Amino acid sequence: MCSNLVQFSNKINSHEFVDIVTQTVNILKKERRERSRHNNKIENDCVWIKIPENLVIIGDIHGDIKSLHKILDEINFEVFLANKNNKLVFLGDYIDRGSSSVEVLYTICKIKQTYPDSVVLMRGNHEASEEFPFQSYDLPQSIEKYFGSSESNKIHSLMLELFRFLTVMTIIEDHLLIVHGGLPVHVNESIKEIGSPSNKNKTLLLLEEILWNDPRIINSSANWEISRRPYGKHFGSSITQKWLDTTQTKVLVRGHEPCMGYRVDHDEMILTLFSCKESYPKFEAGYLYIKNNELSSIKNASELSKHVRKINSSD
Ligand SMILES: [Mn+2]
Repeated sequence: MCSNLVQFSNKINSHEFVDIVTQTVNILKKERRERSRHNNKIENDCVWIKIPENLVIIGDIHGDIKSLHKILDEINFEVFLANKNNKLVFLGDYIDRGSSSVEVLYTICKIKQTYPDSVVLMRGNHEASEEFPFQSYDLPQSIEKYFGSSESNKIHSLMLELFRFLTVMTIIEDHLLIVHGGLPVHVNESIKEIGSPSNKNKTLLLLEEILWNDPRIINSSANWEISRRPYGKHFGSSITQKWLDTTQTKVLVRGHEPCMGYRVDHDEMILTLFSCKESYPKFEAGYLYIKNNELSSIKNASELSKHVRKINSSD
C-alpha cells in the first residue's frame, strides 16, 4: 500500500475532500494567472516543459485506484516528486467506469497540492462532460454513493470547476507533444490560443478534437474522417507529421484507447499509453518512465516504448 500521504483504507471525509479539491483549483488558477510554474511555461490550456531529469507519464485511470497506487508505489512517488526537476504528467480520464473515481480524484489533487511543481494534470474527455455530454459519465452517481445525496450537487459542481482548469496540451520541449485523445485536423492553429477565452467557439472545436480524436490509417487526401465516437475525428499520419513539425517535437504521446499498456501508430510517430486494468480485463496497463539522457536520444515512438513499464495490478 502507498505511504502516509494518500490514505486509502479510510473513508474520505467530505470536508477534507472539498478542501483538497478547492486548494488544487486555487493552485491551477494561480499557474494560469502567473503563466508559469517552476520551469514550466503555461499559456491558456498549454504547458511547455524543459526536458525534466526524470519523466513519468500516466495514461487513463478510469477510477482504478489499485492501478494508480501500484504506479505511485513503483515510482516511489514521494522521493520522485520532491525533486522539482522530475515531472509526472497525467493524460486525463481519471474518472468513470471503475469503482473508485472519488478516491482517484482525491489522490491526484492531493499530490498536485503537495508537489505543485512536479505534477501536471491534463484533461481527458471524461473531464469535459459539460462541454460534450456522453453516456458513460457516471461521476455524479459515484459522488452521491460516496458522500450521500445532500452534498452531492455541491461536490459535483466543484469537480466541474476543477476540470475547467486542467490543461489539454503539454510539450516537452524538442521532444514530446502530449494530449489526451488526438490532434486537431487543421494544423495551422496557434497552440497558445488553445483554451483562450477570447474566441470561445474556436476553442470548443479545438477542445473537442484534442480530447476525442483517435489516430487511424486514412487513405483520403484530407487525411481525416468522422469518428466512430459521439465526438471528434479520426486523423491520419500526415496530420501527425505536420503537428510534430510545427511543434518541433518527435513523438506524440496520448491515451484514450485501451491497449496492451502501450501501442505505436503512424510510422512510429505516436505512442498510446493506457494505465488501468479494472474495467478493461482484456487489456494491460502501463506507464512511461524515462530519464533525461534517454529521452534526449529518442527519435521515434518505438524507441520511446522501450521505456514503458507494464503493471500487474492484481497483486
Ligand atoms: Mn478518453
